[in-house]
Formats: sequence, structure tokens, C-alpha cells
Amino acid sequence: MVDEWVRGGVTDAVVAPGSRSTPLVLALERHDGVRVHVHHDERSAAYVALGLGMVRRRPAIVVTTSGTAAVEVHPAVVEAHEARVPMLVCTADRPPELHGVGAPQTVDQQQLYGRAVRRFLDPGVPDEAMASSWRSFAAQALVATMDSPPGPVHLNLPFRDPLVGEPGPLPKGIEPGRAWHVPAVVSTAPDPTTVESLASAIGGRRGVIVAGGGIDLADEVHALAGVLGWPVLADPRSGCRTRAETTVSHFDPLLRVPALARRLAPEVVVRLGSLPASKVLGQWLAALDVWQLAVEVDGFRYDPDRNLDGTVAAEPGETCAGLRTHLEAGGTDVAVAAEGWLGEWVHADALAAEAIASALSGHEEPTEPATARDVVRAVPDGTALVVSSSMPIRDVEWFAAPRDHVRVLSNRGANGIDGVVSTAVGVALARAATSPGPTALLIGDVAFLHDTNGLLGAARRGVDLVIVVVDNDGGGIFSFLPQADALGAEPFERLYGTPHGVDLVQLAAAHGISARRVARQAEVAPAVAEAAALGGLHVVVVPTERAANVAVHREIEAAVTTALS
Ligand SMILES: Cc1ncc(C[n+]2csc(CCOP(=O)(O)OP(=O)(O)O)c2C)c(N)n1
Ligand SMILES: [Mg+2]
Repeated sequence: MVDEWVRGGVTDAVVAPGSRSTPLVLALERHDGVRVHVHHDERSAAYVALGLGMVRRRPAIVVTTSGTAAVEVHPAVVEAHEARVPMLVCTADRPPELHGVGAPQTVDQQQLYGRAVRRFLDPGVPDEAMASSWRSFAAQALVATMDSPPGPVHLNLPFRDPLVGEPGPLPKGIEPGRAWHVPAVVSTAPDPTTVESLASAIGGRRGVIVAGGGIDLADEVHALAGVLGWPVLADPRSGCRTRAETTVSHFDPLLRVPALARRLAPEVVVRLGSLPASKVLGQWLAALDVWQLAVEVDGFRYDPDRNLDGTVAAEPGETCAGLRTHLEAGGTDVAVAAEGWLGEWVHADALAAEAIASALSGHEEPTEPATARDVVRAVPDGTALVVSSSMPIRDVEWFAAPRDHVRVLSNRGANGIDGVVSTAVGVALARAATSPGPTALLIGDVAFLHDTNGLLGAARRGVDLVIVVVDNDGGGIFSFLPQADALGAEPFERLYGTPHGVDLVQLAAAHGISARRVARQAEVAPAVAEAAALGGLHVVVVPTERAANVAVHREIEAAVTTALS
């Protein structure tokens, strides 16, 4: 099975220690084509595999022993399912005769992850007589992880004692020694009829493109926007928040200004990929009474507010390319949007950017919006920037300036604050091997603490990773919610603020990781740049305060409103 997976492009396995999984672990260990990463904690191990899968778009293998070890993998499986990341989960199991008789470390592992997996497979205890089926079984599992949509596959593998022995010869491959490639199951380009009807629906109207996560060809999005004279409201995860002339970055602060939100109402909306985090953008889109269309590679309907008029199942960038070619060839009678439409958006965005920068320049102590901006600005070209859920992803979305050559990744399938450190370690491991370049992580203190085990062994994994922890000693996001005013100060602090008082620099140091705490905003960008230049693993802790954070967000909102009134 391992040989077949390697032939199919699998390169990495994340293994958590245990005895029952020994035959598979030894097979992985002995194969030259697999890098084996060992992790104490199965939950973290699975998130490392998630990070690897996000970058490589091939599944990483996760191996656990039997019992609760197998259950620990569940959160990452759910995220992989929701975020469509390929993953091959192999849980070792006891053979059937040891089930239901009180044998140790034996639990029901059948369909353990429910409907969160593309497939559940249990081939039974391996037997020499079945050897001819192992390659096709392995291939079947691998293909299922990369189906449309991609996702996790669970292999439950019962092993009978003895668990060690001498390996026999490999069953012959269909083409021995040759790599095979999983064919794309569906075409990702839209068909010509779709392109034609889309072109006639959008041409000549004042429209906006909302670019979310899951776009391969970001340049094509801007090329189409240029032809149409439309703005691209670019989520940082879209790859579209570049210095292109059609980029609008600060759509969230802009749309908080009611007069502007009305004035900039479009006649048509094209949404690409998944939805941005901004609630303000979501509410603005929901209130528009115009034609809205979504383009997503698997045809998934990201539409919590139920206001989509149609969906196209195609890669968003390829769709934009098809549309542009069609429009440029004069296939449909189109004119660009009304003169000045794009200019108005871009001008408003520039004014918002100035207002944000000048509001933040008055703060010498670190603030969360300025930290998000500084991290995006300071990381070197080619960085993969993982951003945690809660305020970090929002602060980057709302306030970060356009940045070329940085790829932003985030676990937004289920929006969990778990496994984020490990995800970043997985991303960094993938990059160490295939697309060299640094990795950075922007994360809150609670999310960091939630996955402290992600730091286990991390300093010895050979990764280039800069972790910036925004430490407001608790869950800062809750201070923005009605709960903050509805409850008294004490219960709110105890139930939602949840201060922990942990010294994060010491915590990192306990793992042998170089760590420092900055005191002023002006130190953040240099600290990040310096850590990235050094290479290896570094933690930078940025202390902030939850109450002050709400105040600074309000201050920015007021500054943008004044600038745009
Ligand atoms: C696994 C998981 N548990 C709980 C939550 C709910 N939750 C959302 S944000 C948050 C607090 C996060 O705090 P921190 O990481 O410090 O970021 P901050 O809010 O301070 O920006 C919690 C507990 C979640 N999203 N995921
Ligand atoms: Mg926090």
C-alpha cells in the first residue's frame, strides 16, 4: 500500500507512536519515497497532515494506534472535510476476535468520523492470500482523497500479532517503478455556453467581484476586472489582494460607512470561492437586491444568507480567463461599467488606507490592527502566512494593505481555533521540501495555548517558521459581541474573556524555541523580518489589551468615516 501511495504522489506521513500500527509504520519508515514525521499527539499530528495537504494538494498520511488515539484525529478530519483538503487517515485496530471482549485499547473504530470522510475502508486483517488486492485498495483510497471535492479518507487497519517480521517482496505494480498520476475527475474550466450566458449577464453593468478563498489563478481575476472596469473585493486568502489596479482591500471598513455602502451598491455581484470573514460585507451583500452569482470549483453553494441567483462549478480563475477572452473577442455586446465606477471604489479604498494608517500611527504601544498590518508587510517575499481564526483573520482581512508574493492560508472550513500551530508546522514542512520559502503564523494567545502540543519537537523539524502571538490574555473577539455589554463585567470576564496568565515566552522556551516579547509597535515588523531572515523556528509575542483593542477598532472606524464623509 505504501509503495502504491508513493507512486501516486504521496510524500509525507505523520506518525504518532503506538504498537498496533507497527506493520504500517515500518513500511513507511523503510520506503525511501516517504518522509516520516513523528508526533506525540495525534490531534496535532493530524493537523500537521492538514497543513501538508493544503500546500501539496496531495494527502499526507496520518497513522495512529488503536483506541482513543484514533479519536484524537477527529477535529482535523472535520476541518479537512469542510475545507476540502486531502488526507489519508490510517488507524490501526485490533483484529475482530479482540473486539467486545474487554481487550485493552480496543474501541469501535468503524465509521469513527461519521460523514466527515469521503470514504471509510476496512480491508480486514492482512493475509498473504489478499496480497494481489493491496495496490488497488491503496489506489482506491488515494483517489478518493482527491475526488471532487477533495477530503479525508479513513482506513481502519486491523493487525494481528506478531506485529514485527521480515517483509516479503512487493506485489508487482501495474507499471513497476513508474509513478502514476491521479487524473482530474472533472474539468475545472467552465463550458462555452456558461461563459456566454455569464458574459451577457455581467457585461456593461456596474458590478463587483468578491474574491474569497479557493482561487488558483488570481491574476486572471484582476485581468477580467480590468476589462469590465470592476473592483475586486479581495479577501487576503484569495491571492487577489495584490497591488493590482483593481484591488479593493479595505472593503470592511468602507462598508461600515452607511452613505458609502449605499453609494457603492452594484448592479451585479460575482462571488469567487468561499466567503470572506467580514460580517459587514456579508450583510451588505445580503441586503442588495441584485443578481448575484457564485463561481466555485466544486459548485459548492457558499450562501448562508440565501441570496445567490446562480452558481457555476468551475475554477474561479479559469472562469475569469474564459470570460475575459470571450469579452475581448467581442463575443457579446459589452461595454465596460459606467465611467468612474472602479475609480470611485479605488479612491475610497485609498482614503480608507490613509485613515487607518494615520489612526494607528498615534499608538506607540502595540495594537492588534497594526500588528496584522505589520506582519503582512514584514514577511519576506514567498512567505506562506497562516492566520488563525478569531481576530487575527479579521484584522488581516480588514486592515492589511495589498501585498504581492505572500500566500495567506487559514483554517476556515470549521473556523476552529484548535490545531492552528500544528497546521502551520505542516505548511512549513511542505515548504521545506517542495516549494522552499518561509512560513509565518499570526495567532491569538488562546489558539496558541489550545495547540501548545504543536510545539512538541517543532524546533527539531527543520522548519522556517515565525510565530507571532497576539497576546491579549484571553479571547479578545468576545469583547465585540453583545455579551460584553449584556453581562456584568465579572461574569463576562470569567465566561468569555478567559484570562489565563500564562507566560508564552517561557512556554516557548520550555520547548527549546527562541522567543521574545516586544514592547512597542515599532518593534513588531523588525522582529518578524529578523526572525524570518535567521531561519528556523521563532516566537514573537505581542502584548495587547482586550478593552483597548475594541477602542482602537472604533477609532479606526471613526477615522475612516470622517475621511469618507
Ligand atoms: C476549537 C474551538 N473552540 C472554541 C472556539 C470559539 N472561539 C472562537 S474565538 C475564541 C477565542 C480565541 O482567542 P484568541 O485565540 O486569543 O484570539 P482573540 O479572540 O483574542 O483574537 C474561541 C474560544 C472555536 N472557534 N474553536
Ligand atoms: Mg486572545
